[in-house]
Amino acid sequence: MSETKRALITGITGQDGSYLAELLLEKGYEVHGIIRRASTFNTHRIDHLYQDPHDPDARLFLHYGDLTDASRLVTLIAKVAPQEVYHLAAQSHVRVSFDEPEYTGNTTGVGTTRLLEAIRMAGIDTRFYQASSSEMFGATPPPQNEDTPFYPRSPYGAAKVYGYWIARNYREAHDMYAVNGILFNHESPRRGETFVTRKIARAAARIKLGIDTDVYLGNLDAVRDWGYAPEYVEGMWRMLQADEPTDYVLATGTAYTVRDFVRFCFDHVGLDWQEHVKFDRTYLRPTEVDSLIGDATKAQEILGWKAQVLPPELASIMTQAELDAHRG
Ligand code: NAP
Ligand code: G4F
Repeated sequence: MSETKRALITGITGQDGSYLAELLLEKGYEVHGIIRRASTFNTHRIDHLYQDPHDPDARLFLHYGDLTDASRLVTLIAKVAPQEVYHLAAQSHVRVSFDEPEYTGNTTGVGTTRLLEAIRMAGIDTRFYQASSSEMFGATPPPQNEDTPFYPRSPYGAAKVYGYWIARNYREAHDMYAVNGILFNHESPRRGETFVTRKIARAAARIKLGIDTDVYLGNLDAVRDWGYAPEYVEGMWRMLQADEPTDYVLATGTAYTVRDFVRFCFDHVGLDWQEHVKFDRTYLRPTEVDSLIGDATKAQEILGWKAQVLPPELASIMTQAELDAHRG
């Protein structure tokens, strides 16, 4: 009988972490997740996966830790000794990164080095996934693939470029199996409420149900390549099962504006979006990323990965989930 594989997920309480934990548990892994202590509950996305850690059959274990706390990461990596590490934790909000550039650099950027260094110090044979981002391409025009030059347009994008290169450096300098998944925007009903797709889907449902009347948004002209998060975590897993470590783009290859996504969500509830969407400059960024459209040919050829859910269907899934949740 083969030994149970152990994986560690940073950011397990986030959108991707929760779907990845489900996937790895389904695949028979023992899953360890790092969570932050907060004054309010922050585990709602994984509460349905809870297992009593004292149960001899338990396969999900949660540990307190933080990307800014190097000694804790060293202790945890040595204790868990995971065969696979999925590094998803980050201050992941682009707009917020302009308000908190140093904190974003510390967590999203240097936090990656702390984790890689903890693995190197433990001397364990671990495969490492770095959650890189299409935000790294920033101002470089689409289509963007693994060879496209980076030109980040935010402190978040700059921190992710650092994370990308430090992961590559550990691969080259220390012969570590480290890969960058350069993921384009991916969404779901578990998306954070202040990201634009979830904000729009939630607003369309609440307006339909008479709870709200309007929603305030910023730039409607930005073009994004939006996919479905559960498919993207499958891609992450496939990257760590490949023979050789290399970097991959995951994207749908489709291009829609924020305005298009608004229309899809409001169409789903049978409302005219122009009667409910208002402009608020608060949501503009000092520097915007105008257009992200990914080319995931490499992932399709090597990993057999291809996005199935495209933005019009994604908008329906998310808006319907909001209607269902609000109706109870
Ligand atoms: P998310 O929902 O914002 O989740 C972020 C996770 O990181 C949460 O679990 C959060 O914990 C944790 N975290 C934040 N700061 C931390 C710290 N200092 N120490 C420990 N944990 C910390 O993000 P996501 O959408 O799942 O994205 C996952 C990763 O992929 C992120 O690195 C993101 O930057 C990257 N990415 C996302 C996309 C996308 O479209 N979703 C695309 C490309 C790359 P709390 O729950 O306690 O806040
Ligand atoms: O949903 P967003 O905040 O996502 P953004 O900035 O593209 O970043 C997300 O995707 C990245 C991958 O490319 C990830 F790395 C990152 O962690 C995050 O998950 O904004 C999308 C677009 C932007 O152009 C923004 O200016 O929507 C525009 N927008 C217009 N009104 C808005 C709003 N964005 C937000 N969050 N809120 C608004 O009211």
